[in-house]
Amino acid sequence: MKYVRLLLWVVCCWSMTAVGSESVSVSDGYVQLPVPGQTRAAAFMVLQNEGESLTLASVSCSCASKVEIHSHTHSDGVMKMRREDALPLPSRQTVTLAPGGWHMMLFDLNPAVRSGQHVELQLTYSDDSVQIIKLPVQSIFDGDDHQHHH
Ligand SMILES: [Cu+2]
Repeated sequence: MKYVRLLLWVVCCWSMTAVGSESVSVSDGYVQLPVPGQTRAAAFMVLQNEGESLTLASVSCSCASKVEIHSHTHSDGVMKMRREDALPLPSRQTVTLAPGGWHMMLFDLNPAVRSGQHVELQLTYSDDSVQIIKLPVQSIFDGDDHQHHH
């Protein structure tokens, strides 16, 4: 009986802490390792907002010194990354972060992070809700394994 009560308490309070960020679901996410000589990694994902309009206000990861929200713009044929204060998530819309567009930039990525591992990102929304997501780590060299024999 004691055990059941404890279990109920855990279920109840676990779901309570999840309230707020429940309207946004994250899928198809991954972290792209830096190219050799660089320390900046990028994170891409699809965010679907089933609730009221809000913004993704900040992102952090224990794997990086800081995480910034970036957009990509073309001007005069030049691709430029720009730091944004927030990522707008309009009500009932899907926002895709992909190479060449919006992305998250992870600065000074821990060099111990390898392809095939997972890292946790903490997303903080404008309604103060917090969401922890786990993303697989990929490398641009992942697909080359069968071509290069060392
Ligand atoms: Cu960037």
